[in-house]
Amino acid sequence: MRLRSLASALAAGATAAILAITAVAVPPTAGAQTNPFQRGPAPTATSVLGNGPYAVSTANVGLVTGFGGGTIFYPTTTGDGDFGGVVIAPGFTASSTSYLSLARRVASHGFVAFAIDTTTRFDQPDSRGRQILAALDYLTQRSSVASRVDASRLAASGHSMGGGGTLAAANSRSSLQAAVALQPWHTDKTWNGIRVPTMIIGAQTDAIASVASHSRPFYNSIPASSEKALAVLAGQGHFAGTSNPDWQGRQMVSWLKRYVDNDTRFEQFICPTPRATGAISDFRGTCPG
Ligand code: 9J3
Ligand code: ZN
Repeated sequence: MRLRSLASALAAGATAAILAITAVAVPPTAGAQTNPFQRGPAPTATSVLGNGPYAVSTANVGLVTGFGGGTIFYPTTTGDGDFGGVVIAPGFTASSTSYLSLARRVASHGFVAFAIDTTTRFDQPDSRGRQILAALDYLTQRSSVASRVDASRLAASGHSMGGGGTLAAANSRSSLQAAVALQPWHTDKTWNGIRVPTMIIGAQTDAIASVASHSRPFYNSIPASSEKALAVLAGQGHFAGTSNPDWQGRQMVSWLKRYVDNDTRFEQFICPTPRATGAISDFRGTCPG
């Protein structure tokens, strides 16, 4: 298109034509922004099965209101901007100490990961959900690493009753970017209010929060219009959440990367189904997009 044509298009007031000309005139790369939330190098099939590239520091949180304190894991570097944040809530009678390896792993991939304690070890799932949200608020507003966390890119996670709490937190705070429920347990099987991209990680031989009675009904109740996935860890039992198996970390980190960081480099680990590998006995989900 020559300028003379542009001039006549302008004269004719052909807005659509002008927009088309502008699009053609701009080189494709000049308009394509690098994802500002992307952190770390491109993943590989092996890098997602272990700890990530970031050195990690910790901060202990003692007496607070709204939840029971815990340990924050965060990338040590201040040279990579801020990071998305995720709170990990424990299961019934458990404490944050059972989730430190998992939190460290998530942080090492470029997140601020907060393994929390609950107010009492007997708190029920909905209470754990409220405590996850209180801990996210603490993390972004009052913690010693508040400036390192992007308050607009937060996720909920937790194990067992903490996984039930994760569903409750996602259901009540739709501004969360992602949720990852690990072998979740909850008496409520209807989560049709969830709009937050939610991954449920079940464990094949779990007899406490069985896939058939918990993870699968939870998954099925989330509307298909919400991003969701169900991954079942082959041969794992209820305490996968505390033992930090590689494939649980792989799926959790990939989900957080995809939805908290908008990092499509990790889509390959979510979709197409990883079931064929043998480490995942069942997988279903809406593909990202
Ligand atoms: O690890 C858990 O949170 C177990 C959930 C459970 O067994 O609840 C039974 C009351
Ligand atoms: Zn989609």
